Amino acid sequence: MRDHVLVHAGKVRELYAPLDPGTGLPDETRLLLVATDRVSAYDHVLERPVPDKGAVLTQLSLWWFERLADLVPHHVLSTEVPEEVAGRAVHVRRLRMLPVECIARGYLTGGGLEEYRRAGTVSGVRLPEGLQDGSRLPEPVFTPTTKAPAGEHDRPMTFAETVELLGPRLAERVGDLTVALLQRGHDVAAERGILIADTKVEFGIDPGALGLGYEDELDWRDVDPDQVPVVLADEVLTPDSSRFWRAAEWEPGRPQISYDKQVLRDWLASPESGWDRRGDAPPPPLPDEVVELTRARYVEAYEALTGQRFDPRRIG
Ligand code: PZK
Repeated sequence: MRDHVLVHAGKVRELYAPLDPGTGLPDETRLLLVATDRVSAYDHVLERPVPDKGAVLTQLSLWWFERLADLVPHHVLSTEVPEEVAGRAVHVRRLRMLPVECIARGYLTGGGLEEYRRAGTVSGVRLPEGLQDGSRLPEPVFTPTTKAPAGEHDRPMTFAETVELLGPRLAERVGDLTVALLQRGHDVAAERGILIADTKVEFGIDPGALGLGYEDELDWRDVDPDQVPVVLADEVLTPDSSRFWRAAEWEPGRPQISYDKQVLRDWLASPESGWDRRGDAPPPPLPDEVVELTRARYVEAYEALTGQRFDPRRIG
């Protein structure tokens, strides 16, 4: 892309360093965060993109960042981006990222449900008996995970392990913030017919605020969260970072219907696809109608939450 160099390509998103127009050198203080139209399912990136998915998720994140700004500052600097990624990219402040994936769960499912069935706890927190897949938790629980190397799965961390990495004050601050973001997001979304069961957020700190550069050694236990702002980074409260359920379809006691991906998962799992998800073969390309229905689900979530018409050409 014009005036940028790729620094990292994820499964569905990309990160670029802007080049300084004066020197032609990478601008060390900023990054361009690009959401593609790629979609993943059953641990594969599917061959067919979902048109406008990157723009929907970028614009939904921007909408949330504004509505969460009284809880936590965010990393977005500008939506002025190269034409080819217009609407699906933002320039952000380059931060030192905390080495923890911050997750909060308000409902029991997925990895939380597995731990509950085994041990009666979620991330070490004792829960009442009799909860089922999809049950609402008495209060949201912070369930951090490690950042695994590319290709590996993140692993659950205890709060004690989080404290070992971050120190007690920073660990408590990011846990409290993660829960507060889920609570705010859930309550706003629930009024609009969508439940947000859980969410993953990432935080960072501006190294300038620590008197450090980007490459300097950093012991997170030395960071005092009352002296330096903890900044919300990455994407926030999107269907890629969170589980969205339709409130009207919520029924504890069975796996819930995924707001965004149910149509494509059902097709991939059906005999019609001819695919064995336990085998080695990649998934077959989705039929046009499955791509179109999936696009419609993303747009529907955006429009239901924001109350705005989705316009793929709109900037910011
Ligand atoms: C950062 N990621 C994950 C996101 C990818 C990978 N503001 C920031 N400063 C420094 N680093 C990051 C961020 C943010 N956000 C985010 N990895 C590093 C990621 C998107 C695409 F390929």
